[in-house]
Amino acid sequence: MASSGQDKTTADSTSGNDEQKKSSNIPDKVVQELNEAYKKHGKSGIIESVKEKLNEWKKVPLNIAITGSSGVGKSSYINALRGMTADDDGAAPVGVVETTASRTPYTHPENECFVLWDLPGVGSPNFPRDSYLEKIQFRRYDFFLVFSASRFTMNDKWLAQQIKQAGKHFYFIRTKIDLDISDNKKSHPITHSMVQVLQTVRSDCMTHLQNEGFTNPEVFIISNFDVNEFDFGQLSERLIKDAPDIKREALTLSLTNLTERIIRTKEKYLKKRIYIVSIASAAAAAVPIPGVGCSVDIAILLEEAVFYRQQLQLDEASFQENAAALNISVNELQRKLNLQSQIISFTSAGLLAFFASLGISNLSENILKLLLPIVGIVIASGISYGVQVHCLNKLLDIIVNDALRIHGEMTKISAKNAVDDIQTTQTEVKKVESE
Ligand SMILES: Nc1nc2c(ncn2[C@@H]2O[C@H](COP(=O)(O)OP(=O)(O)OP(=O)(O)O)[C@@H](O)[C@H]2O)c(=O)[nH]1
Ligand SMILES: [Mg+2]
Repeated sequence: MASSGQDKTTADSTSGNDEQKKSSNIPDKVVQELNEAYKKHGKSGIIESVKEKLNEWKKVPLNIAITGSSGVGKSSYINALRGMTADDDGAAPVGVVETTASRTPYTHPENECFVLWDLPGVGSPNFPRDSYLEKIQFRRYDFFLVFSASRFTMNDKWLAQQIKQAGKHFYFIRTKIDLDISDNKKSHPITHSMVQVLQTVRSDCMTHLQNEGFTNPEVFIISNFDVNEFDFGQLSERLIKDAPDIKREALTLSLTNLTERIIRTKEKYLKKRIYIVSIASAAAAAVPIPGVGCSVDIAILLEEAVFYRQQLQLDEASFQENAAALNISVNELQRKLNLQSQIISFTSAGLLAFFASLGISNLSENILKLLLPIVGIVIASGISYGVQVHCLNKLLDIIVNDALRIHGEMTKISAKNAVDDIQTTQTEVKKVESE
């Protein structure tokens, strides 16, 4: 294999350049921009430009209005979505009396342009309906989430109508389902059925919204105290699906409550980044991969690897949280699932060792032929580019696979808890019947 890339600046022909663009999967516009950056500032120009591209998703503003009556759990939802409780620093204040008094933006910890607007409750003496829309600056939002708890109210109906008239999208979120279930259990100890409660609540919300002229209303039933249950995950998925194209990537990468579909969507966006990251790393080509004979910029690759791990919640802190949620120790979780990403050391040396272990010398011709889409950079960097695309893909596959396995385990445990719940109820019923 070729030795590490030095900048010999061998000019490529135009047809060669076309071939390069085809094999890189990078949009033409980006290739053009990178080529211009290289012409103007050499390798450092490419590296800067790539870094900017990788962080572009953080700059797309997405304004989400969190609205509804007072006390229905709007602020609690924002905290739950951000992976916080009301006691954490910077969390939205939550209270047993009217709490949110002015529109307050909460930025996502991983994306400052992903803004959740915590709005005061509509229809309270402080925020009557006739001045509410003006006070919350109604026109500023991309999406509306209308929150409701307990019964469907006149405020819910009014808000839905206003949003419809403005031609904006809204989702109806029914919170505090945990309370409805436990209350129903207390009032109907013999006939209680969680499924039945969920069905009744859902169909009640749907009927009210249909009566207001919404043919296909979207209703999500959630508990802010349990983001892995009910429709919390589906709601996050739905927001992504409906986000305008340009905002979808930003929204996806900002989400922290993983479902299988969110993991797969994150994978799609992270894969797209691989080609761009590899350009910067191949252009810099500073450190050789042991035993492979091609060089990379390990700092750029490590930053990206750490980003994958954090995006799919396999970093140390998230892994500990996952183990705690499953009620087992970190070691037990690792023993049980044998997660490959936990064996890799996320340091420069660890990552180089992982890449070297992939048996790169046996790579197929196709990968080695993957050409660096920058006119004027040496062939050796081109080989390094193909190798890096391959290595990052392998690393991402491992991380995605591990995230799916943890998610599968979480789902299994939730299902088991639900079955245990039913069994306990049945035992209680038998006990009551035999008395
Ligand atoms: N059981 C249960 N309680 C919840 C849930 N969501 C919120 N709460 C509780 O409901 C109360 C009100 O929650 P907030 O999040 O402050 O409600 P809000 O809609 O922001 O209220 P305002 O700011 O007054 O408009 C608090 O005591 C929360 O702990 C939920 O899903 N389940
Ligand atoms: Mg509030």
